[in-house]
Amino acid sequence: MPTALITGITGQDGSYLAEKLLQEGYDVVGMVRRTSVINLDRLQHIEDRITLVQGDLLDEVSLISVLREFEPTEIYNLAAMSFVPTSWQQPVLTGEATALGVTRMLDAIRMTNKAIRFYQASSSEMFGKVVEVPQRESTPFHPRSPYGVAKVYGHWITVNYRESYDMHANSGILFNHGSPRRGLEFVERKISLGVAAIKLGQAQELRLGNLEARRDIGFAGDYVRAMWQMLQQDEPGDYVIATGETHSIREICETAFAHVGLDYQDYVVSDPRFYRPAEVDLLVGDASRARETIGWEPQMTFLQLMQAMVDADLQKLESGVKMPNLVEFTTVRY
Ligand code: NDP
Ligand code: GDR
Repeated sequence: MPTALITGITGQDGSYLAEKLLQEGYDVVGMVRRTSVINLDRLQHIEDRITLVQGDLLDEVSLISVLREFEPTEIYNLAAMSFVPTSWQQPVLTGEATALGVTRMLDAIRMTNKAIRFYQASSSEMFGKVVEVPQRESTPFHPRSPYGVAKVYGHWITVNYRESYDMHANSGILFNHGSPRRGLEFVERKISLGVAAIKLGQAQELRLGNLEARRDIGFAGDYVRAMWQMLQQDEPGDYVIATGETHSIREICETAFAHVGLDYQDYVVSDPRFYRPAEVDLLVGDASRARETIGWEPQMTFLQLMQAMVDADLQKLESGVKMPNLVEFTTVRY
């Protein structure tokens, strides 16, 4: 059986990708960083079918050891400091993990086995202040946050190792994607959870930031399929993965509240504490290259995704699960 290594396996995408690779017959090894509380919530259902190993993108020796021990043929580098507001508060850490972490992994591959196929989790945040609509692989980057800047570095170092060392290094430029497993701080999950709490009488309002920003949002389960497909091609490359539709945060609210028969205008408050020092106003991707070259298409629509997320959060809250209040950790202080 081929072996695949996933960094960031405890995250949203890591859990869906692990499921996909198990289905495809891989031995799945997940790299997990040391934390004081073991955090395998998203992996509970597959924990006995995967192998977890400690390692950290900040520590190159740990990466080399993992590669030597497990000899993967494919590596999916999903680990990153992935929350944009935190990147203004911790810009150096963001650079260490989200940017230099990519070089550490590429170097570990170069030193152990250059034939390993590599996937880098690049981001639509690289387009930032967009110079064309929709955004495609050739669209110039203008990142608007330390996170976006770090991802631009990660993207170009991936391209550079491909060109310098003839490695099968791929960059997936993924637009926003959510799911019921999305981190609570990201906007579509904050909205689905807020809607569920309000519907059940557990909250009275939902405080958000800029309601006019627009995003192209798909389902994480569809997007991890594209990651795997990229690594099955003879030639490595860069691919935009997106739905081609864009929705304002206001529209996301409207859709999610309407699903439970409520009007968002009665509950949503725009709070300046959630505004960012520099915003990405409009993202919408053109995934033609992925469609034509690797045959990728999204299956779940935006409406289906938001409804599924609200339903999952209603179920969670009804079953008595207590959700943390994240205001302290998600407002932008800089
Ligand atoms: P999550 O925030 O859910 O997961 C991030 C993962 O990275 C977690 O497993 C986290 O571990 C791990 N991690 C963070 N720092 C380190 C480190 N120093 N060493 C090892 N592991 C680390 O992100 P997503 O699953 O949503 O996203 C996956 C990747 O795709 C990220 O790189 C993200 O930037 C990128 N991306 C995501 C998009 C999206 O819309 N979801 C769109 C485009 C790109 P822990 O659990 O310990 O915190
Ligand atoms: P983003 O996602 O920055 O696009 O990065 P996020 O959900 O954090 O923000 C999307 C947009 O919503 C606006 N917004 C709010 N955002 C949050 N988090 N909380 C709020 O209360 C709120 N109110 C309005 C934001 O200003 C922004 O315009 C995500 C991450 O998954 C990255 O890792 C990934 O690379 C990109 O998507 C593609």
